[in-house]
Amino acid sequence: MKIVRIEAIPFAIPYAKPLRFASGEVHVADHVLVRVHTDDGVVGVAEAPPRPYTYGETQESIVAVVEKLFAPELVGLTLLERETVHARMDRTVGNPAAKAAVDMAIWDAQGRTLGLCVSDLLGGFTDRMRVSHMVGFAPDAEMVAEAERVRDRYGIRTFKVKVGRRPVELDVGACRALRAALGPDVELYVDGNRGWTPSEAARALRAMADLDLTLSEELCPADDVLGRRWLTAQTTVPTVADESAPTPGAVTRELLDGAATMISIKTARTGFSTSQRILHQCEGLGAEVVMGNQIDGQIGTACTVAFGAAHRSSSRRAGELSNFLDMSDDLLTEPLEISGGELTVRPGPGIGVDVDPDKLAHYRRDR
Ligand code: MUC
Ligand code: MG
Repeated sequence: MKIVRIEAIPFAIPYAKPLRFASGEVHVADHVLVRVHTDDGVVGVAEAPPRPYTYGETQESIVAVVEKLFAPELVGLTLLERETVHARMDRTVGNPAAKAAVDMAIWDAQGRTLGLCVSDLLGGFTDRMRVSHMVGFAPDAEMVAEAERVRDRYGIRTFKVKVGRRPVELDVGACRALRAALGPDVELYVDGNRGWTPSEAARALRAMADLDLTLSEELCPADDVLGRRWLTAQTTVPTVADESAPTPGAVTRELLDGAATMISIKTARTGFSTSQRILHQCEGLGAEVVMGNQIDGQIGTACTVAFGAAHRSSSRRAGELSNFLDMSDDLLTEPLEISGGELTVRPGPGIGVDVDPDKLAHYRRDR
């Protein structure tokens, strides 16, 4: 169970359909595959998606921090020494996606070593989650067509609509078009990726009051401290903290400040270990959670569903598990499949995925 080597392999897979949102856009999945090797010949895997507009990490910075700072500190520890793994990684500030991938690759290796599914090790509550699909910026008719396609093909009935454009009427119009086309029975919620001021956000929420939105996520920046509190206090739509709550401390601040009423948990930024702390913290504080997506590929999505399904409170809502559908290809031998609006946990061992060596050879950027 001793860690003997940690690899960070950059790869790039184009998107068939780019995703556009208020803080950026994604055309290529330029992610990093992290592999943790043990002295028993076990290899645990996970995926780190760089999101420079959210956390400041790039593909190059993730490779450098894993190989140059983390690997030398972690080689020699066993898979069970997770607290020490985190204590050593936390000597370096920031770098959430890099730390999360190392954490999840260690959990995967542990599951493989034991012959057990990570989702069962984490909590084993259920084996599936309902799926929520993100609809990015496009002309209204294209956003509607995409939602209808995803509903008809995969049975998905929950949609997170990207908002945060100016003027706010652009997004109000898009949400109105989606509600009109999809009818009253689908769930719609919005994510602003910090695009609006608090007053713009308040105006937009008022203008959409009849659309039965279930959540509003990160409409304005975390530094709009009083503005976020003011907004959250006046809306009946629960407000979700996403990129403003990437650590347990930030989660506490957001909730106790009244800046948000719910928390988005993303395994891509807090791995399994810290995500579990945040989940339990939210349960203790009485705050609901939603399983978010950092525009993950299939490995990252397998991690999200493994975690989300493992616990009662994280499996309640539809999880954001469908961004991989927009990629032109992926690294797995057996692709994930969404059907009937649900994604099931891979039975394992570990997170239950295997990387196809030919695909990795084709998409890796370091050779
Ligand atoms: C989301 O929920 O915000 C966009 C940027 C990022 O870090 O995650 C995505 C989706
Ligand atoms: Mg978000």
